[in-house]
Amino acid sequence: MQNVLVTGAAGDIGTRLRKLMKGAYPRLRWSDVRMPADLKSDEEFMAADLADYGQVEKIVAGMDGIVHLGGFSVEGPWETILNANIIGCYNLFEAAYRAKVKRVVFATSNHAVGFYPRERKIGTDVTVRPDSRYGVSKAFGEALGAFYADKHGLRVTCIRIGNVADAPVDKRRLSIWLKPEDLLQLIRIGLEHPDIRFEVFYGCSDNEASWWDNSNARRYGYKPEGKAEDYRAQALAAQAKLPPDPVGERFQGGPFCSAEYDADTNS
Ligand code: 15L
Repeated sequence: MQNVLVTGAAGDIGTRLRKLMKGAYPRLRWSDVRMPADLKSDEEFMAADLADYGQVEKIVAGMDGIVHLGGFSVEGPWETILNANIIGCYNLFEAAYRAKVKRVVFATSNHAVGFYPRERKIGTDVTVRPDSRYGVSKAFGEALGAFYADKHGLRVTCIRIGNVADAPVDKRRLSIWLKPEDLLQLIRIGLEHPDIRFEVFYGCSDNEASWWDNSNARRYGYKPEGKAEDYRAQALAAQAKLPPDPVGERFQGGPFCSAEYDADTNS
């Protein structure tokens, strides 16, 4: 793997990865709609609006692998999700295929399966249960990835990211925390492992309270080093300061589930 494009360079995860991925591949090209404020002079950057196919064509040209973090990363109005995550994701996969890119690692989200109850441990083979328009767009991206892999031979890895942070910040995040270095491990498996065709991994560290069976990632050699339990006391102290959220607390997606929720009164 020589030439790697990473979209979403200005976002929180992109900003972390710009530091962590330094020197990982001979050439790294970073992209976002806007230039990251802290861009270094030795970093290659190309601005692009993912909703514009012509601009996406330019950023994927000459690349062997893509890490697609770009798009809108929380719940938003339909127009925003449609442009950034539905059209944007289609443009990315289509342009990658046309440009003969070999691999795509797609940053999907726990919110593609957010409506599974917390008591249930789920693997990567369950039906999607999105908890938001955002979650629906991530499920769409996973489906697109499978389609380009099965129909066109693109090698695709979808990472259902929990929450990337220095430490888990509340009770829910004790189950879904992903240490940034562990994310890099998963990305590298997606970009480099010879057996990858189409895979879905959970983006979580070695969390005792996990709701996810991540044996698929471990099968490819994933050995997470982060352990959310090490931060239990501080996460619970932060949780105690949050307002109660009875609906959010039932489901894995938390506040993404309770926002706009009226299923109990409507059915
Ligand atoms: C996500 O998908 C978001 O991008 C991130 O901002 C967090 O909200 C995360 O999920 C989470 O569930 O904690």
